[in-house]
Order: sequence, then C-alpha cells, then structure tokens
Amino acid sequence: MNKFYNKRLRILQEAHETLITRPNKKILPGNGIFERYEYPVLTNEHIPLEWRYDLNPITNPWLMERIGVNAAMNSGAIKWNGKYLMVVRVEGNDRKSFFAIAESPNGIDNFRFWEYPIQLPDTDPTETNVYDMRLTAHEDGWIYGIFCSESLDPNAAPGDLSSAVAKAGIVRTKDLKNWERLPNLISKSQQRNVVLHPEFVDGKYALYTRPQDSFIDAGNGGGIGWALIDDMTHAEVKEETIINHRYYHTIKEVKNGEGPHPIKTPKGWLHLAHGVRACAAGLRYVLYLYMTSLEDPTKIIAEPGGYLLAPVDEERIGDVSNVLFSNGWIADEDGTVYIYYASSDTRMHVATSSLDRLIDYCFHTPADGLRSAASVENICKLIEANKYVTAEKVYF
Ligand code: M1P
Repeated sequence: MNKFYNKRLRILQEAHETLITRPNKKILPGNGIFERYEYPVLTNEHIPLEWRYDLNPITNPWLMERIGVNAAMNSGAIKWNGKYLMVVRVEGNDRKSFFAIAESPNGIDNFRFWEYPIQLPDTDPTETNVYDMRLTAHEDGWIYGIFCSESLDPNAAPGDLSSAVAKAGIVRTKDLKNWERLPNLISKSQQRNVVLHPEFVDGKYALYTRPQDSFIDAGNGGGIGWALIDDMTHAEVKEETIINHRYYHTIKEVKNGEGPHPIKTPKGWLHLAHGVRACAAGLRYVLYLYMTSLEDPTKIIAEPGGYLLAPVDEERIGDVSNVLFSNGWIADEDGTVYIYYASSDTRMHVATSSLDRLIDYCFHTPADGLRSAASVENICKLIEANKYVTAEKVYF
C-alpha cells in the first residue's frame, strides 16, 4: 500500500464521517409556523464512499472517484422501526436517478444510507429514468411507492432526443427491502406527482393525480386530480376530478402537484403540495398547504393564500435554481411534523412544525383573494384588530 493512498483514504473517511454526524440546529426565531435548520440533511457528499470509489489500491492507486453522484433530492419519507427514513432520489453524474434509503435516529441529522441502493425490479426496457417516490403505508397492509417512470417519447420526430413520456410507476413492499413491481398506472394523459391516499374511500384505493398535456406542461390538466382505483395490481384512472385548481396570478398558476400523502388530523386531511409560477428567471417552485374534509376528501375546507415555504439563501441555487420540492413528511406520535424538502433539485433539508401549528396556519391565514385589493384589505383588517390588542400590551 502506498503512503499517498493511505493518507488520502483517511482524509476522505474522516471528512465523510464528520459530515454525516454533524449536529443540525434549528434556526430561531423563525416565523412561528415552522423552523428551518442550519444544514441540509442530505447532499451528494453523504453518498457512501463505497458507492463512488474503487477502494482497492491496486486498481485505483490515485484513489479517484469512479462513479460520481450529482444530487440527493426529492425524497419520500416514512417512520420505520423508530427510525426516520427517506427514500432518496439520488442522481448520478450520468443524469440517471435511482432510489436509496437513508436513515436517521432523530429525523434532523445523522442520516446514513443503507448498504445498497434499491434495485427496483427492471420490468420495462424503455424506462430510462425513475424519480420522486411517494411512500404510503396503506391500510391494506402494504407500503406502496409511486414514482415517475420516464421514457423517450416513442412518437418523437427522428432526431428529437428530448421529448419524453411520464408515467406513474408503482411498487410495494412490506419491509422496504424486497420490492414488488406492479404494472404502471394506466391513464389517458401523462402523469407525474401521483400519490396514494392512505385509506380506502368507498371501498376503493384513491390516488392524487396530476394530469398533464405533455412531459413538461400541465396545460389543460387543471391541477391536482383525484381518482378511485379498483385494484392497485392493475391500476387504471377511469374518472378523474380536479380537487385543487390553479388560478391566474397565484403561486400555482403554471403547475401544481401533490407532495407526500396527506396526514389525517382531527380537523381534516392536511396536504402539502408544490406550486409553480413563471417569471423572467424561469419557473419558481414553492410549497403550500391545504386541507380537505374527512367526510369527503375531495372537498377543500381550508387553503391559506400564498406559500408556506419558498427558496431562501443557498436553497435558491442548484441544478434547477429557485425550486423547493417535497414528496416526504413524517408526523410523529407527539404531533411533531418533519417536512423533508429538496432545494433546487440538488440537496435535502428538513423543517419542523407540529400538527397543531400547521392546522392553525391553514384555518387562520387568509385565503388568496386573487387580487391586490383583497390582499390590502386583509392587511388592513389585521392592523385594525391589532389596535385593540395593543391597548393591553404584553410585556416580557
Ligand atoms: O425541476 C423541478 C421539478 O420538476 C418536476 O416537477 P413538476 O412535474 O411538478 O414540474 C419534476 O421533475 C421534479 O422532479 C423536479 O424537482
């Protein structure tokens, strides 16, 4: 063994371990709705060295990285055997995404990848890329993963190597180790951001969908859809209703999509979604909340105006800048909510809140009045109400 190799290996291992075990701290005081944390919870640097380096000094005397990883992003999440797990979208330097599980003892730091990435059953030779898995522990006893399965458009003109088709791929597991691949969702339109509701509705499975005109454009899709499915082993969207619409001059004017599956609360189903608008700098992705009725999960009962989370500081920068995206959150037994979100298609972060706070936010933040005049009216109402409160000032 050469000295150079040994020294370099030690430096790499120490740096990797220091990164993984770095404690994460809440950034206070925050806005009262949630708290951000100082560091991302996962980056491409968290990927195990064994996945990237040939650690044999004979075949890799310079200890060079052999297989580079570009990003650790859009992750599904689940609490499993007392641990906080993310099914991470890992994207290689070769632009191919795949899934890998990272586990933390506390949900905010010390995320460590399992030994191997997930080896999905490879059932379709045209499937080129897989990403953005939403996990649902369904009341039928299975944990389902629904993800985007992307292929080159078979109808693309000769020489067009960019037109693609997005379908919803489906897998299920009982142990997060052995994955059974089910047929892709059958749907008239392309689909991305498809999510399984955790309970049966009228004896059927229920999916949040996102019908889209083409691979990129939601177009006439209208928003987040809802479809009842007879059988997840042959899932087919027969009828689709839009339950969360898009509107002119809002944060979701161009597109929106369901995040992780909604959380059941005593006040209704709590949803996290992303909204997209266009500006001179390109598309801007932000996260927003809405609530639906427990009796009728297709009925919106609250939707605060504007975004819950939008990119700030380092979050603004990355492969696809100005993007926050979430497909995973965990509601703990004590009511804490861990919101896992990716910034700019590059890295993963966590924000924490509680069910009580998020419900309060949903019901007490004014809805989007869709016009500047309505926004000013809301602020004036608040100022008026605060005049009364300041008469009995609170002193600390
Ligand atoms: O690049 C931003 C996001 O774009 C897509 O989301 P949507 O279909 O809503 O536009 C996805 O490719 C997602 O992975 C990505 O983060």
